[in-house]
Amino acid sequence: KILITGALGQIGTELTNKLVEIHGAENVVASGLDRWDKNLTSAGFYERMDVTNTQLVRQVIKDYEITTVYHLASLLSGTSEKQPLFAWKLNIEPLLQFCEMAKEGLLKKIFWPSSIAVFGTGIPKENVGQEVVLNPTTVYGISKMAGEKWCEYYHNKFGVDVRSIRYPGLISWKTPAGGGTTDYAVEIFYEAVEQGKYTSFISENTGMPMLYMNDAIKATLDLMNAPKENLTVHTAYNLGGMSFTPKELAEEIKKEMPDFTIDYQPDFRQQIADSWPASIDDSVAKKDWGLSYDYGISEMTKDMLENLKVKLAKN
Ligand code: VAH
Repeated sequence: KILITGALGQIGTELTNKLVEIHGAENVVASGLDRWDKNLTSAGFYERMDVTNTQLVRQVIKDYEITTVYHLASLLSGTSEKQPLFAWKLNIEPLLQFCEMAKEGLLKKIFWPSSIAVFGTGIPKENVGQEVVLNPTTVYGISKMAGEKWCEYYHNKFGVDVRSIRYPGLISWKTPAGGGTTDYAVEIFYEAVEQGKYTSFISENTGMPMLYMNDAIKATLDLMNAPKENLTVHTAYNLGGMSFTPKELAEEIKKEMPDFTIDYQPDFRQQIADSWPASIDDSVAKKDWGLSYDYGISEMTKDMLENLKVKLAKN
């Protein structure tokens, strides 16, 4: 069976749905901190689980005979700055435990999300390559860089099959994002539909790599299904998606909603965004496991607005 941690989060909910579609609900165990209720997840099983409780995690792995783990539970960049020590504990310790379980032969395969937050200052901001010096300046970026090095260590030393992607900012409408710096690109759509205007906490010309959730889920499964021998990266694969600024995104929304207006009040997350690349070179992922995209900024904008108009009308 498959276990997803952080299954109620922005990626987790949609990844769970996809895995249920492919493998059947009876083969998918979702887990999260929230109390279970019937419309929480499409998975066949739900375990209320604190991933830092190793004994409990090992018990779940045993009870359900889990062989593959998608370990998504994490604090994002904004939240991590506010709780550095807890962020480090949550973002690193469970990953190590899953790698240990794989080393012991309890697990066959692990997916773990890294982020473009591993890059920092001191490198060119455009078209950042797979093998550049990582110099993260945020708690989140430090934890993701350390996590990548642990993945590489367990792969090289013990042959653990742990795979990872440096996600850009992810945009989706099904589940709100929580505590990220790129969340402006999610909030802007909710506010456009509900208020017709948005105050961005990221300044207008700050370009960041972004990706529509449908493409992020596809890339995740393409990597996990790739033959192990094709993979040349054992830290985490660059994934660039599409780069745009808040101004460019606002222009795209105006094409669908001409009266939409935006203004800018950068907050502490502007400094985080300033330490990240504006665009990424993901040619290695394209070569190793056929990374491809279906959604550009206009397809994404149309899909987001269409779905949010329906979703928010129900509230
Ligand atoms: C964040 N959405 O903003 C996440 C992501 C690249 C950004 O890691 O923290």
